[in-house]
Amino acid sequence: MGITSRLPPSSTPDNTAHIAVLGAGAIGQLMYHKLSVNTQAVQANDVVFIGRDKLTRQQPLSFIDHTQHTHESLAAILGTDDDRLVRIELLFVCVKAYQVEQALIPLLVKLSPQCHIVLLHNGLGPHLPVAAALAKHQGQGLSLGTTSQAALKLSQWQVKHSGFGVTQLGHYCGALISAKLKARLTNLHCDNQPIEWHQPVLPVLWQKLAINAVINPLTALNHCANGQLARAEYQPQIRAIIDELVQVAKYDGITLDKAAISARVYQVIDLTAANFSSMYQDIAHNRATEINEINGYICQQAKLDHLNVPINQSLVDKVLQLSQS
Ligand code: KPL
Repeated sequence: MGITSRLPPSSTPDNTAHIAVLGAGAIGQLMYHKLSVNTQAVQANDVVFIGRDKLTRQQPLSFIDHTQHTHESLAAILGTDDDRLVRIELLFVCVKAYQVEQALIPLLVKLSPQCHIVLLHNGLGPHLPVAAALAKHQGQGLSLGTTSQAALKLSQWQVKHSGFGVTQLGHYCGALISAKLKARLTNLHCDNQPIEWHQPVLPVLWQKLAINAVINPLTALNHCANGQLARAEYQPQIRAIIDELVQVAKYDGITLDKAAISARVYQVIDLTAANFSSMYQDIAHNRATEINEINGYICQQAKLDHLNVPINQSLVDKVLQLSQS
């Protein structure tokens, strides 16, 4: 159980490839640990967090891997004004979907124009203002992704890797990710936790959107674990959510196979049967939900295309009502 400290002081000459994670939720900490564990042998001191305020500090962390082995480490959390932000070559944005714009856009001017940004969150939508901001200012390259790896936050800085899954990534706009950084990420690939690159990436993200658009609001509204949605009584609603989503995606130029999407949704319901969705948990803990970036994104795109999506709209309304009650 070695303790490691990351990122040299700003005065130190430095040629390493730095990776930063913005957002220290369960997935942000999981990404941090996977990137750090993977690189310690090759190249120490190059994975950091970016904090929410100006304070740069060190933070003890604890990570329980899938073999139940505990790794203790000391992470650098860079303040939002730290001049070392300019050294970051790859930034993983793992904040909640509704926090992306506010957390990321003010940072763009502090990052190097060569830094590549990856958004990794549930839902869709934040990529649009981020891409517009990039086009206007620094022009960093942007990739989008989704992961079905699962992690559980046991306390603020203690995370357990609780389920294997695939991480799917793909280029969205600006400069492509460099071959060196892509190789670093691809190195994370190991049994049961592949990294896949998809071009174009949007169809993959719409498929994940379908999974979240079904499971998240239905479990939150019906106070149930994911597996309950396999019951026959939910079938008409699930079919209607998917029908509307597939229609909107088509108007957005994304052709989805309805049968394949439905099969995948039921597969995830089965694979995560005992889990409580993130939206269920957000409601249970009185936190904001990602409904606006999940079913709300479907409604927003439908409106642009003059389509009606009554089921998705009613789910948005009911979840917003529930979170205000
Ligand atoms: O991503 C999820 C979430 O809870 O947000 C699913 C796939 C629905 C698993 O619970």
